[in-house]
Amino acid sequence: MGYAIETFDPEIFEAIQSELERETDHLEMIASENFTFPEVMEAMGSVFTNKYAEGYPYKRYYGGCEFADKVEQLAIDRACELFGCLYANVQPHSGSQANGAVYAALIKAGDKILGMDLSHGGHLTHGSKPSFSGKNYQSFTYGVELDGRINYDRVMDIAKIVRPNILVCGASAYAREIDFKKFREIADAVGAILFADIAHVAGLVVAAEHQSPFPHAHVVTTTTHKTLAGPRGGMIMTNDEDIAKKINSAIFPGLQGGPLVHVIAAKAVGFKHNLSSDWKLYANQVKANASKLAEVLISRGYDIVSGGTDNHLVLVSFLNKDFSGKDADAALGNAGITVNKNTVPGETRSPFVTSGIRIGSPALTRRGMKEKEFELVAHKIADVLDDINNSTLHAKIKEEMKKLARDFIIYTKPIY
Ligand code: DSN
Repeated sequence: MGYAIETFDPEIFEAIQSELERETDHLEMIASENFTFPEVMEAMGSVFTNKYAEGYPYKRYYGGCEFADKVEQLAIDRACELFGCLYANVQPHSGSQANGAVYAALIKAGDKILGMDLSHGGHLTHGSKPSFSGKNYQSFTYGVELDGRINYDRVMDIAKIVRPNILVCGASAYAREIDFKKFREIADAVGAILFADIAHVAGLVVAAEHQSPFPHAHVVTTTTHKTLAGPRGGMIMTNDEDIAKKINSAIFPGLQGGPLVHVIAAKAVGFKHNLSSDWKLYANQVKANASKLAEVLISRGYDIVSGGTDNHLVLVSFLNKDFSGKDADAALGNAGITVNKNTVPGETRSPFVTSGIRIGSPALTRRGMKEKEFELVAHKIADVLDDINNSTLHAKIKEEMKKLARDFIIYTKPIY
C-alpha cells in the first residue's frame, strides 16, 4: 500500500490495520459511534497538526496563522449556518471539555446545577459525583419515570426545590425526543440558565429530525463525532453575545491552550457534509432504522424502555430476565454485534453489570443499511439473547454478520 508508517512503525500500523478489519467485519451498534468521512480523515491527517494558534480567528498569539484563521472561521460560519445560531466556539477538544467550559464561563464553584441522573440516561458531566461537574458544583438530579420518560412536571417540582443556577438537558441514553421548550419554561420559572447538551441527537437536529434547542436554550454543546459523523471533538453554541464572550474566554485561556487546528479543519469538512441535501435522508434513515430495531425486539418479547424510540437509539431492559446487560453485551460481541451495557430505569444491578443494553443505528446507517437489514440484525440480536449461553450459535451468527457487514464496506484502506 506504501504508507510510511507501515515500515517506520509496523506495530502501530498493524494495530491500525486490525482496527480497520474489526470495523469492517463487526456490526457497530454503539449509539455514540459512527463512521466519519474519508475527507474528514484527510483533514485530520493534514499539516495543520503542526500549527499553534492560541486565540481566535484574526486575534492570535502566534504568527503564521493566516490559514488557521481561514479554516476556523469556515468551521464557525458553517456551524452557525447548520444550527441556525449566531455564535459558535469550535475549539473544545471534546464534549466534556465543552461542558466544563460552560460551567466555568457561567457559574462559580459551589453553585448549583441540576441535570439528568447518569443512571437514568444522563452524562457524567451533567453533575455526576465522580466528575468535575459533581465535585466543583453542588449537583442535583432529575430522572425518568418507570415508563422510561422524563416527566416535565416532576422536573419543574425538583427545580423549584433545588433552584439551580444551571439546568442541564440532554442525555446519553434516552430514546425519546427532548422537549427544549418545556425545559426553558422550567429554567425561567426558577431563574436558571438552560444548557442543552445535544451531543447524541445533533445530527438529527440539523436535519430537523429532532426539535432544535434554539431558540430555547441559552447555551448548547455537542460533540461532532456521534450522529454528526464528523471528527472526534466538541463545540459550544449560543445566540447571546455576552455568553459567547464568556465561553470563548473559558475555553482559551481558561481551560485549553492551542486549538487542534487539524481537527477544526476536519470539523469544517464534516459540517459541509451535514449541510448537504443528502444529510436529511441520512438522519431520516437513522430514525427509521432505530424504529425497526425497536419494533422487531418488541415483537420478540423484549422490554424496550419507554416502549420504543423517537431517535437513533433503543434501550433494552433485562430487569425481567435472569441475565444482565454485561452478559448480553458479551454474547452479542461474540456474535459480531457491538453494543454497550447500560443501566435502565429501576436498575437493580451495579453500573458495571447493569440490566440493559443500548443499541444505536447511526453507524450501520452510514454504511448504507436500511430497514431490511435492521430487521434481519434485530432478529439476530433476539436469537442471541434468547439463547445467551449458546456459544456455538453465537459463533455461527458472527459469520453471518461478517458476511452482511462485508456487503456494506465503508472504508477501503486504513488511512486516508
Ligand atoms: N461516551 C458517550 C456515549 O457513549 O454516549 C458519551 O460521552
